[in-house]
Amino acid sequence: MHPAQNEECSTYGATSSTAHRNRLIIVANRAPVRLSQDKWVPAVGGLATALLPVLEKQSGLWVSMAENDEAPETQHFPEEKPAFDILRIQLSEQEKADYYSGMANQAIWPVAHYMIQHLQLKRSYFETYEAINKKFVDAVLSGYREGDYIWLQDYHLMLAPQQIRSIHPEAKIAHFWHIPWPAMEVFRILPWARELIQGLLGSDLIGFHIEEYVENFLDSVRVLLGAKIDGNIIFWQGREIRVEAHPIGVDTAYFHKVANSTTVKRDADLLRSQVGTDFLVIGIDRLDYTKGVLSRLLAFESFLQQYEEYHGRVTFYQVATPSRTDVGSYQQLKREVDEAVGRINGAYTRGIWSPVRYAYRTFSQDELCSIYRAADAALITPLRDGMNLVTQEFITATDHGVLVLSELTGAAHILPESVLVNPYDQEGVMNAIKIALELPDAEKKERLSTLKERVNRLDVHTWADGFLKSMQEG
Ligand code: ADQ
Repeated sequence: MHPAQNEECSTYGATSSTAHRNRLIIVANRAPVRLSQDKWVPAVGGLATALLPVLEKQSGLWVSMAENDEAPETQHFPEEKPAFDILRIQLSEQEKADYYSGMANQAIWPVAHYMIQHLQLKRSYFETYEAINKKFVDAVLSGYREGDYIWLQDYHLMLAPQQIRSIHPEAKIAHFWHIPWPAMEVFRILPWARELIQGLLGSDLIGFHIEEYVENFLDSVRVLLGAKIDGNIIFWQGREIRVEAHPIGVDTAYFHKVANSTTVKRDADLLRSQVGTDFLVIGIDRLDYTKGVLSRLLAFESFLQQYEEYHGRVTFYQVATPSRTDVGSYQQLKREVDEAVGRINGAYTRGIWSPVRYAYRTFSQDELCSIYRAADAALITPLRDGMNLVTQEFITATDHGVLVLSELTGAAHILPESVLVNPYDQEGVMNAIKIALELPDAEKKERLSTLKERVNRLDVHTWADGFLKSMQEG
């Protein structure tokens, strides 16, 4: 059963407070459903949680890339009471390598995160990216009806808005960018910077998580395209394009419910007793060089070096889900993380205490919630992150934890009551671990209660409603 399902709600549980009358076409790299015991079910978390109820209500399409051969090209969903269609685009291995692993993940991704040491450029990446964006567009147009709203997601689909616009000048198109938009001087490192921005400007509305990314984007448009800008409106080729900040949230009702279930509470207690130390500090990330896992481990190593009184009293549990394992820099990162964990445990393990516990696999959300609940502190220290949803999941699930948060994340703009750190400053992160462990109970409580209020206000359904409302009012 889907997490938020109850009798009062739609098939997927959560309701959307705004009435969205027109049909909706979502275009995202990933499909919103997964196969579970021979049945297609909604993918839990993130976009799918927020947008499936809306699609169910308004009907329309979800266009995505086919991730494996099992997935049908066209699927009516939900099976028992079809409300909309999912269309999947089949890509060859070479197309996937150039469009997805190449252009999206080795060109745009590192530039957006200010990590150009990971940048790989090939002309074939851009050419394939353009062609695959066109394939997405063809799929969209195969089901498009005048009046439909088209909402594209993220950095995989920068060219598609303009490709649609050139065929349907009247189309209502919006795009949401989930990662940081870097400073103009960094974005322009991409040889196709102008074409990519022009592609996005096919939209009527472009969304980012925070104002800082909006400002960076407007600056890029102004300098690289010479477009006129007034406030948050871009004047381009006789059209007006609005650029807005819409910070994304998590499904707070769902995480709250899971984290307070009897099994999760029991598993959290069990984890605490297995760990056996006074303090448990956690890190939970996709294993991505932007997430700062390696520098975090080095900061924890410095902490152990500096504060002997904590030996035997604190465990750092890093959970990393495998990601982009076909890309060289991710394979290299895995080796470095494995090595750091081995080195730290080799040097500091005494008796039954090993300072670092490390899991490299995907966990269920119940498992993640029990780790969130068990933790005294979460170290979320990405070197850059568009938002970072782990922060919000942790705040929703914990009843006593302290959040140590990188100031280079979108989340830091939303959650200022965390212990903020510069993730590049190893000594600063080391000190922050100590501050988190020694924070007086009253202060912990006060910070946590404000953070919970902030996270509740964000919420992924509120985000989807707010963005769709802006799209329709524009
Ligand atoms: P991501 O880079 O994927 O998302 P994030 O927002 O932190 O980053 O979301 C990660 C998700 O993966 C969380 O829901 C978390 O629970 C889950 N996860 C992490 N480790 C896991 C594990 N071991 N097993 C199972 N699940 C795990 C991109 C941007 C972000 C932005 C989001 C949404 O990079 O900055 O917040 O999109 O816009």
